[in-house]
Amino acid sequence: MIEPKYFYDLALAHGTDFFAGVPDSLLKNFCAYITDNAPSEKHIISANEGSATALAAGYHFATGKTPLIYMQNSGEGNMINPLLSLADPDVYSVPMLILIGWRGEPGVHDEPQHVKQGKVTCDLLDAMKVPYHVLTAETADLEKKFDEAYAYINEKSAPYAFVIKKGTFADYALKNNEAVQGNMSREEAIEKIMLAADEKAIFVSTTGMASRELYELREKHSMNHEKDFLTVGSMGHASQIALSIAMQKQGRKVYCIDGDGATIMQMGGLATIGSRAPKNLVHIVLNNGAHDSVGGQPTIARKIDLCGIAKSCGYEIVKKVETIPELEDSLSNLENKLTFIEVLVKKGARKDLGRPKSTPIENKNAFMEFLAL
Ligand SMILES: Cc1ncc(C[n+]2csc(CCOP(=O)(O)OP(=O)(O)O)c2C)c(N)n1
Repeated sequence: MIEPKYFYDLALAHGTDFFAGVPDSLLKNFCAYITDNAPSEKHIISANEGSATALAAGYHFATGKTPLIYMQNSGEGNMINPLLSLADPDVYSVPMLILIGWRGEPGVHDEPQHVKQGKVTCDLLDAMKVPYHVLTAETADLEKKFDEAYAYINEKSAPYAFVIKKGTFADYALKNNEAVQGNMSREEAIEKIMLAADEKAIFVSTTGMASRELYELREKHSMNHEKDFLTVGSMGHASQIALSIAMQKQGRKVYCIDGDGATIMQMGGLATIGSRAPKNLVHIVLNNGAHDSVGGQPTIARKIDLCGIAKSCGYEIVKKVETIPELEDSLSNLENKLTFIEVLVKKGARKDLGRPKSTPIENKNAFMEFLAL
């Protein structure tokens, strides 16, 4: 296995001292190492992977140095536009090293949302003409791989990628793991929201543990799953799915259960929601100030005014709640107006949290039948 420190030191030795990206579970030990060890002005956990690519470009323009960006392969799509229209040698020719965590690698069992992305991870790099090397726990000559990568990067002034297989990095526990204050867990908040909703209410939940918790809570309360659309991939897009449903199903309440990292990843969606202002949509952001589902790296969500953003985007009712009674009170007094509720929750999840047992297609079919009622 590769020690995160060794990898980080090799990057430094090759002149790379700036890091930007979105955390990933496969890269979590390396992400944690950067979070703890890179000076804060040299590390930005970006809103999305496209932003990371642009931050890297800006750093290169300002310093002449080669930055590093990191992401889960789910983020390749977010990176594609700035990679091809900004960093590509046919445009501004920006050198950078790209680290991509390979979820859904063919032959390795993974969740359904990772399967297709896993199959095309390297094909996408081929199509973009970004050369890459696959790193594994067995990679012995990492220094040589770095030399080869930087020989290309420096000669062509262009991006080069390392595709990282599961289990490549040795353990590293995040030290800079600030406790995020909260009176309730994300799961407790979801339970209250789920139980407060009426029979015909529709749920759209975000990527990561929130959807897994909603699934398990339905089981715990012997409820079926047809009310829930689990946005298992497509991080940041749950709110737009919910908006579109709310506009078509005006007689029914639609609850979007969102995460703070996901909300920030596609924050423009709030403006679209506000401009349409469906009265039946309740957009709830469970703010734990972290990318909890992939290792707990911090987001900036506890440092910005999410409610202020929602208000200025046109949400009619905007509330921030910190305690279970406050949450219950908001849920039992919902008005027929576009509502935004920011719920401050703790980081962390149950160790024995399971995963949905039905397939995405089964989930969608049952959900569409429920919407048609
Ligand atoms: C485009 C994209 N980038 C990265 C990921 C990996 N990922 C899955 S869940 C998650 C964190 C989500 O954070 P947040 O929305 O705050 O919810 P939390 O996990 O804290 O409940 C990340 C980064 C992804 N699925 N898709």
